[in-house]
Amino acid sequence: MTRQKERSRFPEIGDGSGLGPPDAFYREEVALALRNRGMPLEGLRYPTTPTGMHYLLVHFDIPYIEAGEWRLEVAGMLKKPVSLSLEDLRSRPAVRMPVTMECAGNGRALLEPRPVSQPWHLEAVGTAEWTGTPLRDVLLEAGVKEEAGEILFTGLDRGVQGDEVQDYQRSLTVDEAMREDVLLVYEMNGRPLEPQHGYPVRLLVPGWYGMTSVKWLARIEAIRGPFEGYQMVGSYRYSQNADDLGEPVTLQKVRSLMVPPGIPDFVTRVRLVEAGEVTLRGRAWAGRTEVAGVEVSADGGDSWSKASLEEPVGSVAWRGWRYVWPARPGRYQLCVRARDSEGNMQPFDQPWTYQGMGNNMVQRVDVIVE
Ligand SMILES: Nc1nc2c(c(=O)[nH]1)N[C@H]1C(S)=C(S)[C@@H](COP(=O)(O)O)O[C@H]1N2
Ligand SMILES: [Mo]
Repeated sequence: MTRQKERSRFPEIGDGSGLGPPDAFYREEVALALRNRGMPLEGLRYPTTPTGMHYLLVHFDIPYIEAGEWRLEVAGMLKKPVSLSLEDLRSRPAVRMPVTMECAGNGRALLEPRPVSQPWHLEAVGTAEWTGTPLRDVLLEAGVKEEAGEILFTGLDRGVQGDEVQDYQRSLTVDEAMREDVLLVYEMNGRPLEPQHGYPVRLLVPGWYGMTSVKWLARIEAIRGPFEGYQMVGSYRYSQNADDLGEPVTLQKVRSLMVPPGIPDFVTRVRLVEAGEVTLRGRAWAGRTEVAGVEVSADGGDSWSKASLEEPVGSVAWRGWRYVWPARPGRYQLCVRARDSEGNMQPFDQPWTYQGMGNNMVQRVDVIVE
């Protein structure tokens, strides 16, 4: 597995290093941020995120799809390949579950130097109630042949990334694809998927970072593998530079966020809070493992206090936390960190990676108490 480096046909952004200057964003990054919205952090108040507040990430263009003409081809190393309509999928057994999805690039824009890409700060997360049918049963009926090692998922969106013309494609091992909670999803929060979220059908892989949940599904193929397309080998890697392949990005890491308390300054978002007992609240999640504890600091991380935890919203969804902060006049930096059931703790300083993937550093919120 190697990555081919050629001179790009597309203009370079900035100095071409792939990294950006601190605190000044390139026009292209701002344009990407306008296409790909984040969840405003006050949206953490909702156990499940209203669809219009859920974060959004689209690499290329949102494809225009007429559901009547759409079909899902299930093909490749199968005993019985099949072509399914939306109605076929809707008439199969349905599962509805809340799932916390997070983009692997969440927090990227806080790194120094900053990888030039979608400049997420902390808002690339959301929890929706997804309805679909288990992929497992579709694959069992189609009969995956012994020699197949992976299932390849292809979206109807097409574009250029890393100078490579491509369909959006990701693969999973057959074992991962056969997990009971991997769904072919056609509803989000009880309504047909909106175009930007993958209408008419997307994949949902609970516990993985979002890139695995391929939208606008066109084709599901049993292959020998490993699939080495751009979204597997060129991107979603924990790498240190442009030539370093690094390890693949897979499952979500533990993370917590707080609803910024009080009221915001319009531009800087610094918070103004009234002195007294302030209930801080937010959500924490840990992919396939559990959130074991959440702690809050009001002094920029010098000392920490335990927050109380609510029940998780679902088996692979976030859980609420709260902490009563006795706020006295002054300036503070509030921080929150979570620990998972395997003992992993969010880092205070983020280990840097070239693509800015899998970040889970502690959130910091500047507050003035009056
Ligand atoms: N076909 C396709 N699927 C895709 C993407 C894409 O660009 N094309 N983006 C992925 C990424 S990186 C993320 S984080 C999630 C975002 O899903 P959402 O926009 O519904 O929140 O979709 C994933 N599935
Ligand atoms: Mo993503």
